[in-house]
Amino acid sequence: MDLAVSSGRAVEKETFSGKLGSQAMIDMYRLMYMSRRIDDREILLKRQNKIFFQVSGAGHEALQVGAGLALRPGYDWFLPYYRDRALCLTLGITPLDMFLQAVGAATDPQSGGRQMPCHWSSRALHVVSTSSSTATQMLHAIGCAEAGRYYSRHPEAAKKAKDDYRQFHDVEFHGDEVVLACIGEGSTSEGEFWEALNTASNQKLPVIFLIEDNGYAISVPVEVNTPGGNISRLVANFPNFHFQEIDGTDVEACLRAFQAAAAHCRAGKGPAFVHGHCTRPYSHSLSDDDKLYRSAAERESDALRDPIHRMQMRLLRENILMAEQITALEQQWDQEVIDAGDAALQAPLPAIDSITKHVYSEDIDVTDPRFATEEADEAGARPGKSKSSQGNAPKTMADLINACLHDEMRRDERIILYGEDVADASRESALSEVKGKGGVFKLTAGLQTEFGSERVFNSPLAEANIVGRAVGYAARGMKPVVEIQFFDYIWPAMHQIRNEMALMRWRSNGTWVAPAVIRVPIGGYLTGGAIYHSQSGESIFTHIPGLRIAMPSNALDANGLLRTAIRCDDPVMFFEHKRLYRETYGRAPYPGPDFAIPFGKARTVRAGTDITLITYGAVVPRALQAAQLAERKHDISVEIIDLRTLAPYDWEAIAESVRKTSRVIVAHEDMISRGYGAELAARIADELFEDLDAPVKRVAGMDTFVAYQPILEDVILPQPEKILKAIVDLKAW
Ligand SMILES: Cc1ncc(C[n+]2csc(CCOP(=O)(O)OP(=O)(O)O)c2C)c(N)n1
Ligand SMILES: [Mg+2]
Repeated sequence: MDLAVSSGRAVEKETFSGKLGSQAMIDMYRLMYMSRRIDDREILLKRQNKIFFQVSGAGHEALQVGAGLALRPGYDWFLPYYRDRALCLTLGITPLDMFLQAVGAATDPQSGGRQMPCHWSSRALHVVSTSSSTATQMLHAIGCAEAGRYYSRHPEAAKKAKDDYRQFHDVEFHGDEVVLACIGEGSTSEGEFWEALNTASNQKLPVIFLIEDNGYAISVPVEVNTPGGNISRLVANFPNFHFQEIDGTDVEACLRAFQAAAAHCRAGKGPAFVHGHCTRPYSHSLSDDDKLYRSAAERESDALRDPIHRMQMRLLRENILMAEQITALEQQWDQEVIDAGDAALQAPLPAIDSITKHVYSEDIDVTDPRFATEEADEAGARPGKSKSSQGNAPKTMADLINACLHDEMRRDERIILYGEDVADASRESALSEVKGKGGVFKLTAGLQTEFGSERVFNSPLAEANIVGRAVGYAARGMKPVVEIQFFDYIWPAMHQIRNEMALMRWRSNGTWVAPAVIRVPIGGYLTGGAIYHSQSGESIFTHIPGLRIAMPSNALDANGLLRTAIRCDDPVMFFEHKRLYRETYGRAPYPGPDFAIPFGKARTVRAGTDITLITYGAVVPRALQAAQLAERKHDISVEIIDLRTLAPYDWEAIAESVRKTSRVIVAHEDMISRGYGAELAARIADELFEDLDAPVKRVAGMDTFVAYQPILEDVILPQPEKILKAIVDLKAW
């Protein structure tokens, strides 16, 4: 027999044509064995302190090789988790790639030394960057599948276009592509798993859910996570699914299951659910010891089902290989693994000055003057210079946000918009007789009617679902512009925002990106909004590297900044103060479909010489009132700077003004302690100390939540009188 080892993918031709041949069996064994031996080598290197973490795929090899061989790398899409070494090896991530990540090399193609080993990524193979968070990837898989379907139905959208993010995204799609989403049985307790099932089922998406059931989540056995101990039983009533529960240690059974699952998905019948029972012989990770919580008998019975051992036995039993031949092959493969590990240990380490690379887009800078159409278009557009005499009446912030969304969706077919209640009517048949909802604040009114239900639709009532899907969409070059209905309810999405969306570019060393726009109505001053409809909290988000954050105070800024948010290539949190949506303050005529404002460029709302007042959002009109009173009653000249964007923010504008006035107040609505103003005050004290004649003062909300009763709300949030008092006190200092 010829013992030459073909590439793993060579097995594909044979497996699709019925009975597995000998070479196919050997190839499968090779992938399984190599995966195990890479684990073993990493464990050794960890013990020698040459790598810094180890998590193995041991016991899962048959399941993963079966999945990998049934699907097509670079054609289908893959959302693996940390256990998926054998899957990734089968898809084409090499042993060297794996060791390069383990040693944290500069040349680690998956993360450039930023992620732990087994955090997979390959653009060529369509392996989307993996995080350590359990279950987040399930929603990315949904977005990926939706994007593929969208491109198939709207191929025009895949074309590159200059002047925005699209020029940097190569879009690939296939009408019959499948998305594989892998997860451990313990992690099926996460809400995101169920949120993913929900959308996959509802939309009949071609997603294969692979549940790798090794019976434990670290030390927690399956029956603690899963009522009844079997996830297949729990999900059995989800419509449109193809279900299969298999022995995940039998590679042929696994291969057949995934072939059937893929056929179901490719035929457009809906998603598939493959639940494989496998083993976990090496504890959870090298930081865990399962002898602390598993009985000896249990560990022994697991060992009897070891997939590597089973496969060896089969090769012998079916006379595919003799014992000596197996030994010879294994020695050869061992050497390959050792060589790959040795090569990785020689690889260059990342340069210190590369640390901040890929936090944000290197291609499109949101502060770029290309977004500064403001000056050109502004003449007459600011309040007080209304173009209304020319038939362009001042519009509210709500109007101009809606107008920007209409304009941008007309311009760019890759934009899709979804969220809770954002559609005009999910039941399209009603649209001929109803006006339509278009958002609880009506900001998205008319968009579904103009652009159709494939581009504008209601999401389930699940915030992680909204953002997690957006990460998947954006990874494939789409531009999701999603809405979180109220800032107060953004928290279920926080995990996706902080650990996924914001991190995607950095953790994959620039290979993957997630430039979605999240519009969020925020803030109080509502008279009755109470705790759960009045929260601020922008500093929680400005503390996250990778995010861009806007918080406009008027209609024109909202329009221009939203356009920049959509056309740039970074994830953007777009905080819209709901009190300002329909204010008289800050209305402006429609500035046209290309009006944009760069981020990081403050606006001087009012020039002054005595005090600099830095603010943003709904405090801007309140600060203006205070400044006018200060001028009239106390002869104090206050310069007001509206930051407009909080990340990045305009330090030059702040410094220039403070150098002129030598006195500064930072005012914002959010709680004073550890708020956004604390950062500005600290930096001003640090870098402009010589220019100051008085301490930096802050005026902000009380350290509490916003109460329902208006007399309480009035005290809790900063009012013009409080700002005026700070102005007068500071001038006297
Ligand atoms: C959201 C989140 N919570 C907790 C952890 C810590 N953690 C990592 S793996 C793991 C257990 C996962 O078990 P399971 O899903 O069964 O996968 P397995 O490791 O057994 O393959 C836990 C709790 C995490 N990484 N992410
Ligand atoms: Mg498990």
